[in-house]
Amino acid sequence: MQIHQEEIVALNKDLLVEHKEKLTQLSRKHSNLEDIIDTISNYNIAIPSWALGAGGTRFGKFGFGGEPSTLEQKLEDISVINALTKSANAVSLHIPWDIPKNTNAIKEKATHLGLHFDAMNSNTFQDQDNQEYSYKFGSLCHTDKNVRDQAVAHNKAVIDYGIALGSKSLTVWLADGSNFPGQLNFRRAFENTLASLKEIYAHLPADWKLFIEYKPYEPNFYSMVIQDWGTSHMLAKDLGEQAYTLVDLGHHLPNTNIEHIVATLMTRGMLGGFHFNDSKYGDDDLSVGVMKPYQLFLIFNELVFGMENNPANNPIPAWMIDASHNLKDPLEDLIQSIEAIETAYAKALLIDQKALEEAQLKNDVVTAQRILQDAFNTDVKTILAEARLRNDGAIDPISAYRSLDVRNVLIKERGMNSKATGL
Ligand code: LRH
Ligand code: MN
Ligand code: MN
Repeated sequence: MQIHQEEIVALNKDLLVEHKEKLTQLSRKHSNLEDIIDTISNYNIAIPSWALGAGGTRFGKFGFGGEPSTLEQKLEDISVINALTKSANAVSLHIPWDIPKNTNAIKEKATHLGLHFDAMNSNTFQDQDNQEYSYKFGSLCHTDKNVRDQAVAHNKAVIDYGIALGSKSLTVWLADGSNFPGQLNFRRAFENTLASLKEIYAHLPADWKLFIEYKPYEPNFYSMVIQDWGTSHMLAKDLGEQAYTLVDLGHHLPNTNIEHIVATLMTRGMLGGFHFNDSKYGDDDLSVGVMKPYQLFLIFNELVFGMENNPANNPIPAWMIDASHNLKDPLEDLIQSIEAIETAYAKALLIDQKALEEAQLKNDVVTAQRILQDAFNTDVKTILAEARLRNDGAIDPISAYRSLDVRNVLIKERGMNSKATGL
């Protein structure tokens, strides 16, 4: 399945007049509208290769048909999302869920579809069939050096796949930890993890980055070796300049002030990557922006400020959606997530930074709040639509997806029972 340009142009036609009218109205109100449209139209978010099939919980998984059963098909699905949104030109691979059998052919296919490979993800949280040692009691932190060596070798192999595919970064997320007090010596586990990470780091090409993802609980429920941004930051600092912290929105205890963490990491140039999702309780992996859109906006406020005021040279973070699709068609769900991310970003770009600074310097709390909320309450749908339009994307991607009947075309192509690898 591939969407052709003419199909999108035809679907846009009916919406064009109304859209342009709204744009004219908006440009009267906002003098920096062109800059915002430009920023959004250049913004892209990586799609993880494991998010294109049905997700689920340990209690069940419900398929919806037409799932991509090969990496090639996964790339095709991402290119459908990208054709409509023009904001998803990269894929993030999880190894071994998506091992490219022929890296050259996969790279060529991706290039042909206008895609490239963003961060690679290693997996030492599950045992694979042909594996010698088990990760039941951890991987990089394990008490047995054989297990640690095996996990290090896996991460090096993932880097090698990434080199062949043109990726420039590795994300390490560890499930390592303990379920019961007394099970694990915290300090020994930390030192083992650091020593293992040092070996992986030594294998990184000079132009690569290493992202260390943290998570307070799950699958271990008493302790996680890399439980929070402080631990991730300590490890990254000990490794060297190519190592950074990665923030996954779902990896925080309830009510954590994530925007504050983002600001603090950027002050030191240490925010390397970002996993978007939303949650009500824990690592729910719901579509972005469904629960806490204001929080996402406040996070983007810090990201915008951090990217514009950047003495510590924080790199542009590697953006990725990390959600699970249990009820909705994953392609529609990913499109909705992209729209939610760009909505928060556009609203943050609308914040009058100068006025906000003045209010802050005067301790005028009321005005500061009004500045933020004026931006948050602005309808930015037209900005997003115009950004897509300028890249030949769809004015209304979800409607276009449905008009083109994409899911049924995929079901016809791949059948009702095809299964995607992943969570
Ligand atoms: C862990 C996580 C991590 C994994 C992905 C599948 O909860 O967020 O990023 O790689 O989920
Ligand atoms: Mn994640
Ligand atoms: Mn997660």
